[in-house]
Amino acid sequence: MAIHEPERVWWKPLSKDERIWVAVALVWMLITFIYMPVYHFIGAQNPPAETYAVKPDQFDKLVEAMVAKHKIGEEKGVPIVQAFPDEPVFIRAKMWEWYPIVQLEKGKTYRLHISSMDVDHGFSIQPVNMNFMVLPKYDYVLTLTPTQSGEFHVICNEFCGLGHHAMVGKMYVK
Ligand SMILES: [Cu+2]
Repeated sequence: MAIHEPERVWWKPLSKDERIWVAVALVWMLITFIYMPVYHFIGAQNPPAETYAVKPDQFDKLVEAMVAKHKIGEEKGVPIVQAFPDEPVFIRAKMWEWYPIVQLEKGKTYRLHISSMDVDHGFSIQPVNMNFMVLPKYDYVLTLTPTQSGEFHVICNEFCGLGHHAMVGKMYVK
């Protein structure tokens, strides 16, 4: 059995059914295309866009100063820090660790400053699935008001090397 060339019919006019489907697909594509920018304004899904330049060693000092001041415990060698709404809260990403563990209170608004010491990381709060980028030399400010209490995990969702899969942090909301 030889391999046959397909029958050459593609240039023939489309049937009515096919034209209807092409029209339906086109209209739906246009609706979703227009909805994208509309959702930007009505979706309330946009991360804040407040960012500052910071050097990794400067940021590291701010993290350590906060830990020294507000440490309330320790878990597997990682300090637990009580966060306060009127003070900046610092979270440091580093291959392959989130530092420290912060403890927040439900209903209060915090300003989380997130930065990386080395490469790009992804700050992903689970199981609520809120995702933000963490970049070296950028202090990314996240204004956050927890609406539920419990224990949350922070996973890295930006591949950052060998230990990426083990880069799991924590966050408590009382
Ligand atoms: Cu990672």
